Order: sequence, then C-alpha cells, then structure tokens
Amino acid sequence: MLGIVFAAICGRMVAEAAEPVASRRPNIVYIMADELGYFELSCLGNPHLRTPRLDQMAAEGIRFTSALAGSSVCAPTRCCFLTGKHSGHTSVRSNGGGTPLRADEQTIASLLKTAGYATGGFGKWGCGGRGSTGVPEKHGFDLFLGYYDQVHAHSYYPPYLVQNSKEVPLAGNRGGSDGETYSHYVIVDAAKKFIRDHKDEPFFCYMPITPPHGIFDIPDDDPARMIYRDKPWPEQARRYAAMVSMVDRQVGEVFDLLKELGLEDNTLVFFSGDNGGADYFASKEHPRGIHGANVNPQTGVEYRGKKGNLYEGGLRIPMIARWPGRIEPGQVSDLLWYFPDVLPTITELAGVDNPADIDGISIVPTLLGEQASGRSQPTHEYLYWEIGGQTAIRAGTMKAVHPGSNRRWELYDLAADPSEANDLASERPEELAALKALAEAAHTPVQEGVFFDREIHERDRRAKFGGRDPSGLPAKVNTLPAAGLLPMKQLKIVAASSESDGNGKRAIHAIDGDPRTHWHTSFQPEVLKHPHELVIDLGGAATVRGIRYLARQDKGWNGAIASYEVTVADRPDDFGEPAASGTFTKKKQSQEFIFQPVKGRYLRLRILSEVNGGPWASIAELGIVGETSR
Ligand SMILES: [Ca+2]
Ligand SMILES: [Ca+2]
Repeated sequence: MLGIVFAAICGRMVAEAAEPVASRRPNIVYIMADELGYFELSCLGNPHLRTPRLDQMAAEGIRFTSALAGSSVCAPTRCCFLTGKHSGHTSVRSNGGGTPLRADEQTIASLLKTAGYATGGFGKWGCGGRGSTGVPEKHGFDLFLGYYDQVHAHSYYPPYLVQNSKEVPLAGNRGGSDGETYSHYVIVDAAKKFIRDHKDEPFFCYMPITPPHGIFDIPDDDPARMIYRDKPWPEQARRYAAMVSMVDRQVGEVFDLLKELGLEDNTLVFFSGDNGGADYFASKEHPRGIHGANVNPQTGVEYRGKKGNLYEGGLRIPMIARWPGRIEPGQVSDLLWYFPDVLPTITELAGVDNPADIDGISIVPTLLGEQASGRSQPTHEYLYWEIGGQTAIRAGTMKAVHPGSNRRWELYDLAADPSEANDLASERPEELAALKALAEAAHTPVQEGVFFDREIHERDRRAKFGGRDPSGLPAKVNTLPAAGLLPMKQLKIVAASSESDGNGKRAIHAIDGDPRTHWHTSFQPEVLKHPHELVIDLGGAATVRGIRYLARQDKGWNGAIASYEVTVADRPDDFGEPAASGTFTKKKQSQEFIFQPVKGRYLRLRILSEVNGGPWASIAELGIVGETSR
C-alpha cells in the first residue's frame, strides 16, 4: 500500500517535471506601492484602512510575513529589485532621485526581453534621470511612462510625465498640488492599456506606482475619498487612507482586466510595498502614526524604526503573490526573502538564465510548491543592506545593525525580539563578529552610472514645482569677484566630509563658478556636526594668499560659515598645522580673508561653526586667492 502511494507521488512529480514551468512563460504583473507599511492592509487587521481587493488577492494566493525590501528608501530598493543584487553590490545606493544604473547592467526587463516578453513600466523609476545611462528604455523596457526622477514624482500634478525620455504633457497642471490631471490615473490607465495591447504575447507589466507616498493628493471625487470622509483624523491622514483604498481598487481593476482578457491563469501578479512604512501623522496619542504602519494591530508588537533606517520598520513590507491554478490559495508563508530574489524568481518562470553577479535566490519552490517545482526552497546564508552610513545583516533570526557612522553595532535575535529592543552585542560578541565579517565581505565600492545631460534631469526635478525654480533665489544674486583668484576651472574637490546629495547640494557646487548653486553638508539619515571639511586640489603647486567666500544665495542661512581653519599641503592626505584661522560674518556678499602666503598643491578648509550656531556647513562659492607656481 505504501509503495503504491509512493509510486503515485513519484509519478505525479515526473509528470509535473516533464512540463517545465518555463515552457508556459507566464505574464508577470508586479505592482509596487510607494511607502505602504506592513500592517496597512485590512487582512492584517489594520483598524482604519480598507483594502478588500488586496485581502482577496491574499486569500486567493500567498501572503508573505517575512518578505523584506531591498533597502529602506525608494531608489536603492528599486535598484535591488530590478537587478537582483543586494545594496552592497548595486549601482544606485544614493536616494538622490536620479542616480543612474550603469549602461551595462541587466534588469528583470532586459532579461525578459531575451525571452520575447513585451516589457512596460508605469510609475516611479528612480534608477536614472533623463540624460543618464540609467533610463528605463536602455534597461529593457519597451515602454516606461511616469517619473524618471524621484523629486519629479513628489507631485501628482506636474506639467508633464516622461515616456521613453520624451515629455508627455498633462493638461492644466502647475506642479505641487495644483492642477487638473491627476498623474496617477494617467499612469494606471497606461498600464492597463499595455496589458490589453499585449494580451496575445508574454508580457511584463511593472507598476512602481507612487501612492500612497506624499504629497498626499487624491482628487476629491475619487470614490475612495468617500470611505474616510467622516473620520476624526487630520485631513492628511484621511487623504492617505483614501490613497491606500484607491490603490486597492486599482489592483482590483487589474485583476478584473486579466479576467476579462482570459489571462488570469497565465499571469502571476505580485503586490508589495517598496520600503518599510513611515510613522505618518504621529502624535502624542499615536506615537507610531495614526494608521500604525509598523504596529501589529492584534498584538501591539511594534517593528522598531521606519522608512529610512535598517531596523525592521524600515524593511518590512507587505508582499502577496497570486497565480490561479499554480499558487495554492490561502497560503501564508514565513519564508525569509527580499527584493534581490524577485529577478531570479521571474527569470526561472520565463526560462531565462541569470547574470552571474546577482545575489538573489529564486522563490519558485515556495510559490508553486516544492513538488510542482521539483526541488526544495533554498535559503540565504545571509541578507545584507547598506544605506548612507548604516549597515544591517541578517542570518536566520539573528540580525546585526550598524545604525550610523558614529554608532556601535547592535545584535538582535528576531525570533525572541521582533522589536529589536534587546541588544545582545555585548553578550554574544562572537556571533556579532561573524556577522560583521560577512557584512564587510558583502560590501563593494559603489560604481554609479553617468549623466550626459544634467540640465534635462534638473528640468524634471523643477517640474515638481511646475517648472519654477523652487530654491527661493532672488532674480539677482551676489557673485564672487574673480580678480586675484586661481582660475575656478583649475580647482577640483578631492574630498568632502559630507554632501547633501539628495538635495543636489554636492561639494562640487562650492567651486562650480555658479553663485546660484551651493554645497551643503548631509542631514540625512542623521545630522552630521562640525567640523566639516573640503579638500581642494589647486591644479598644481601654488602660492596661496587667502580665500574668498560667498554664502548661499537663497533665503536660508543654514550652514553659512562662521569660524574655520585653512591648511595648505603638498599631498591631499598629509595636512599639518593650519596656515590660518578666521571667522566670516553673516552676510550674503562676498567675503575675503588674507593671510601670510603659504605654498602647496592642496587646500583644506575645515569649518568649525555656523553663523547661527547650527550643525551644518554650506558654501555657494569658494575662491583661492593666490597664483600657480611657475
Ligand atoms: Ca518609498
Ligand atoms: Ca556654486
């Protein structure tokens, strides 16, 4: 009897294996909401937010309790998703908004292209601004409509969207919250049209949609607005809730379309967040936000942290997959996996080979069952994240977190301590050391792609504001007189203690000859304090007689320099005693400080304080008084 049962099972396995998964080449729809927290679905017990179609999707498919984001913010997490790499290997590790993929990088879409898939993307790209090597149409997408730059994506009413690097005007829009054409409707409509247009061939429809990410805008006549109209919450919290329910409705519309086209049984649909939830609308009464993105509504157990850091609150995302007839309905899986795993999962189903340098592992055995896929589910030796000065690494239930450059490593056992409240670092130093060693090996220096045309990219960023210059700069600004200075073109920044990359206030702006741009020190994920430094290569041995400085020319004063030291040396890494120290005053006009001449090739400006006593440093222009040695 046992033998017969065994033979029957084996027979079934053989039959399944004889028809490889890849031969069917399923359509793939991946819907990624921006900033939807783990506990913000009604099927997870959220007491406020109504998500009936997502709840239904979970009931008809598989819901994951331990699926994690590739990173805790938008651009880096998208890069992990698209390339199958963890953030120690990716090209987009900055969340500046337009940081590009390199030209040679493969993505899910470029791989699916090789298997004859039609590929479309709709929403927020975040892996390369216009004019760069990272644009989606150069990375496998036949069609991408939406926002290439993330700052552009802050507005639901921009004057235009971008499709394959061309502008698509949106009627009546003036940027910010001001306009007549809600961009998200245009994006969802285009995605549905793409599915319809490609119903007879395998397709990949990637929908990295922008809601419920703020600005929290949704048309007043959207049906989802009605659901929360009378709730006793702040208006912004009602809007956020409506955006969640709007997304839920639109996910349902995608399912309805697949059903109408007869594609349900041959289409795998994923739905997930992009990074951990934020504590939106936090108050004294609701310290973790009104809707409790990271608080288990049943147990009260919290995930520590939120979007932007590498505690569980920054990494936990909702994740559901549905494929009628292939994924057993009603499953809840505790498999520990993350964004780099999406690429190999999809390529396995499409029958495409993976690039050699990915970090992900296919989860097909979990999705389809180990019997149907003919093998057991492999698991990760470790999962790895880095962002800004933060690092985290997880092996099984153990997780080591390095929360910032001047903080100590922490160690948690998530099985016993899901809230990461009990740091075991001093109790279990060997385990921490082993994880740190893995983390060190997982990190490689970042190699970003490049821009050919920064101006077109800046134009997209200004489109958030309807094309207006948002910086608050007056029409006429002060300038740095050039007389007696080393030529600005000859100067080069060789080191900066930090720069506010996300704001486009990079160190280069201190010496770019443009008074309207400025360098600002970083304030995310943490505010870095004095001293701040710039090291400048003078382009050759020079006699330095002083410095000339122009404070930021917009309305702000943050970072405007008070006291500082100047050091000149022959090597960029061997500075001795300062040549001079001085103090600038609080004014927008050019200021100069002349000191005893000193010779050298490299100048270090060390900034010790700010005019208002704040922790930052900023410079619109810095000139070096002196002459190049002959
Ligand atoms: Ca996000
Ligand atoms: Ca400048």
